[in-house]
Amino acid sequence: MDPLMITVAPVGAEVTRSQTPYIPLTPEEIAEECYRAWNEGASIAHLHARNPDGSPTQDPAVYSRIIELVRDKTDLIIQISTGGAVGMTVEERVAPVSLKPEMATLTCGTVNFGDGIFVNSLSDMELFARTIREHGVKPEFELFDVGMMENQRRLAAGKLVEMPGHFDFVMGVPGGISGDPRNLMHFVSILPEDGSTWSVAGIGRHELPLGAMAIVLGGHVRVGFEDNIYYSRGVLAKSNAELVARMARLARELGRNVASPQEARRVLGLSA
Ligand code: KMH
Ligand code: ZN
Repeated sequence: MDPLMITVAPVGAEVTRSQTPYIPLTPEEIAEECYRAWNEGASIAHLHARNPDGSPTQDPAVYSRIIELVRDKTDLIIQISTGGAVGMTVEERVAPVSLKPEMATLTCGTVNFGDGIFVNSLSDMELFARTIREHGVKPEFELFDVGMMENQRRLAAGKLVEMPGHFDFVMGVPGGISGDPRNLMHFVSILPEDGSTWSVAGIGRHELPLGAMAIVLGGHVRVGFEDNIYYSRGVLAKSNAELVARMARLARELGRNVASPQEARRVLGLSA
């Protein structure tokens, strides 16, 4: 098996200070959380950006500052979000791809997202795919439900994205696929058989058991406050690093090495 890539998603677009005082919001706070997570074994940083008031933004200037600070302290693979927040326009969402990070997310379909709708029409997806490719960025295909695999196949068939690719199964969003272990098995069973890699982002209490499954199955794992703010039932994690450290510890206990960012670049086919 390849070494385990641990993605840290330290901030997201939705979590607020009233939910957890530990959520990083400013570029400095986000970079510090990335640094701590890197020290514990994270190899990829899935980044969102926030305005000074904590609201989500896709402003490239804010992303640029975060990326600069993260690169100062770590050699993490930078993956920016093109998902942004529910309600943002496609133009807003795609803007930070111009910064040419190593990776960017590409959500493969529309999904209910709590009370909102996270809209990704086929033409939206094509625009994200083209822009991501034009800037020489590697996409991470975000799948919030199994039907999204068909949309990803359409992008691949239309040569809008290169294969093999890297997939991330986001499981447990209210409105999307649930965190039932059988759903992860099904996702894995319908992956293209071309050497594509995958990770799982379990939401809330699903983060730990689905991460453990990914370790055993040869997948990879995403943890962090974007997906889950708790260390255990009712106990807030004080840093994203605690969630990363636990996943790394679990992997080692199960005999799987944890990838450094350079090893993760090799696994993902990114240049060193
Ligand atoms: N904030 C969600 C609506 C991504 O980063 O690409 C979308 C999201 C996906 O977080
Ligand atoms: Zn995200």
